[in-house]
This record gives sequence, C-alpha cells and structure tokens, in this order.
Amino acid sequence: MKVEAVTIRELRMPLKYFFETSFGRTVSRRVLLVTAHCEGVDGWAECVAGDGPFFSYEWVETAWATLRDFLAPAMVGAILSAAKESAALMSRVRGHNMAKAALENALWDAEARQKQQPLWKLLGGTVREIACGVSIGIQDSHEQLFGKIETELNAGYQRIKVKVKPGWDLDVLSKIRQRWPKILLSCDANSAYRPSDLAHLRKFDDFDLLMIEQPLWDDDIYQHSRLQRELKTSICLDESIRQARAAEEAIELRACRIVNIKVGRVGGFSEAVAIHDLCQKHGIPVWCGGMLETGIGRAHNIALSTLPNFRLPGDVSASKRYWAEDIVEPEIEVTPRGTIPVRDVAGTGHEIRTELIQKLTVRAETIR
Ligand code: OSB
Ligand code: MG
Repeated sequence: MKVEAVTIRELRMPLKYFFETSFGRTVSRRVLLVTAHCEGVDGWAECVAGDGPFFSYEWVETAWATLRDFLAPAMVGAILSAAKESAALMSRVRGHNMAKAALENALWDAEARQKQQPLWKLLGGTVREIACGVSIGIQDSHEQLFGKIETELNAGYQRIKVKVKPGWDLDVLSKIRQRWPKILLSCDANSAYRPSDLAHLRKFDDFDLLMIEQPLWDDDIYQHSRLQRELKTSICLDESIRQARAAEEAIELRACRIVNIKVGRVGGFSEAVAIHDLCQKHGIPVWCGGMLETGIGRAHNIALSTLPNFRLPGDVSASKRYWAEDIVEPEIEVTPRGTIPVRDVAGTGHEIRTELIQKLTVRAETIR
C-alpha cells in the first residue's frame, strides 16, 4: 500500500444541542478529517482534537499544523504492508496523539477497504454486537438533565454517564438515584477536583456508581492511586492514559480499576489495541470513550469496541443524538436493546457522503 497523498480538511458542524463538561460548553464543532490516498483507495478518519486546548493541549489548529508540516510529509511516499507500520514513521513527533491517530486510522481504513475486509476483523475484534451507553453533559437545570436521562433510558441505552463538577455533583447524583435506583450510572469529572476534596469525593460512594471518571489532574496517575485507596467507587482513567505505558503505571499503582480507551487520545488504533491487550492481561475492563465524533469517528469507535475486553458499555451512541445530518450513510443507529450490531461488510460499513462533506468544508489542503 503506497501512500500517494494526504488530504486534511476542516468542516463546521453545529451540534443539535450544546454539550457541557467541567471545562466548558461546546455548541458547534470544527471537524478535522484526514483522507489517505493510496493507489486508488481512499481511507478516511476523523481527528478528535477539540475547538480549544481544554480536554488536552491539542486542538484543531495544532492538529492541522502538525499534520500538514510533519505527519503527512513523513507518510507521503511510504510503502506500507499494513497500517500498523505507520506509527513508527510518525514517532519523531513528540505527543500530538490526536493528529497522529487521525492519519494512522485513515490508513487502517484504507487497508480494510483495499483488503475488502471489515475494519473490526482487521483490528482483531470478536464481539458481534456492542453495548452502548450515553454521556450527558451539564445542563441549565436539574429538570433538563432528568428529562434527558428519561429520553435515553427509553431509547434503550444500557448506561447513563453524567458530567459532574463542584456545584453540579452530589445533589444531582442523589436525585438521579432517588428516581432511578437500579440503573447503571457513572459520572465523569474531567479533572474538576483536587486531592484536598477527599471528604467531598468520599460522598460519591453513597450512589452505587459504576465508576467516577478522571476526578483529578489530566496528566496524573500517582494522586489517583492515593485517591483510589480512599474510595469504594472505582476510578476510571480517561485523560491520563495517553499510551500503553501510562496504562501500565496506572495498573501497577492501582490508580484505577477501569480504563477508558479513546483511540484519538492514545495516538491511533495500534496503541489502542496494545492498551486493550494490557488491560485484558491484568483483568482490568475497558470501554470505548467518545469525543462528540461525526459518523466517521463513531464508525471507528464501533470497530474498536468489538475487541473482547470492551466489557462495559461505551460512549458510542447514535448519530442523531448529536447531528441533524451525519456525514456517513447509513447513520449510526442503536437498537432498542441499547446495542449496535456489527456487520460483515468491508471497511466500516458506513459510506462517506463526499458531496455533503464538500458542502460543509471550510478549508482543505492536499500534501503530496
Ligand atoms: O471526557 O469523555 C469525555 C466529550 C468531549 C470531551 C471529553 C469527553 C466527552 C464525552 C462525550 O463524554 C462522549 C460522546 O462522544 O458521546
Ligand atoms: Mg471522560
């Protein structure tokens, strides 16, 4: 597979409804897409960098510049026998995992299309129907949040995750539990707390949560290990797990009992699979996180979620929760059982709507 050229492209897509985390509110997304042109086959992927450096230091502008000036030039002209060989060609660039993941995953997509194989099989997946949960942002009122939870439970989703921050936490969780005592419930703090909040965080133990995701600093493992010793509730790490090495440290220090795998955060499918395998070996369940992706990133998340240690429902939900019109066909849909069945078709099984993408594009550049 020869990489002849790489196209980077930015789209503007308004969200149907705002999404708020402890680090801020998103109302519209700048979507960065990468296309790898490989001898007549195009592979597509989505870069999950956000509109600002808030989830991590990466954002659309750093990803764009890093892809254009360093990653794409390192790849153009390369002859690969498999997409997994691409990570080594980008390793001279430190960090910038979301930018790297977009290019690597575009090559996996190209490989799957070229080999006429389902992407999930190429990744080593075995699960034929993946379990879905939803992530629900901070709202303007409790009533709004409860209305959203009701809607998603009625749609069949298997797990509800709510975003929390100081001032939007104990009261909210307590009311949710009063109304829905039995549901699978978790929360995500996106680094909103500090070790000095220990007494406050201990109160989360009252709500029978499946997990609390990333309570402390986005780059921390050690302080999470101290916190985990003090809590009944399982900690799940998201932001801190930037590569397999971080997962190894977290497991050894017992900083978490669950790991969230986001393919963008860890730099691509190869590293995501490595983290999956490591966690499986140590009996740590993983689940697939989301970054408000369009159907392109969503389809890749589905493929990854077919690996056997994805034992908990992921933040992999239907396109229509976020988008009026998605850029893949068919859109991502979820069954009333809260699952997505995986099909035996080549690639991701979701075709790229190139005409619509053209219309939404605000800039594009091809590196040859
Ligand atoms: O921490 O999981 C997170 C969205 C943006 C940034 C960070 C996170 C999230 C989500 C959304 O929780 C999950 C989704 O895409 O549905
Ligand atoms: Mg998270």
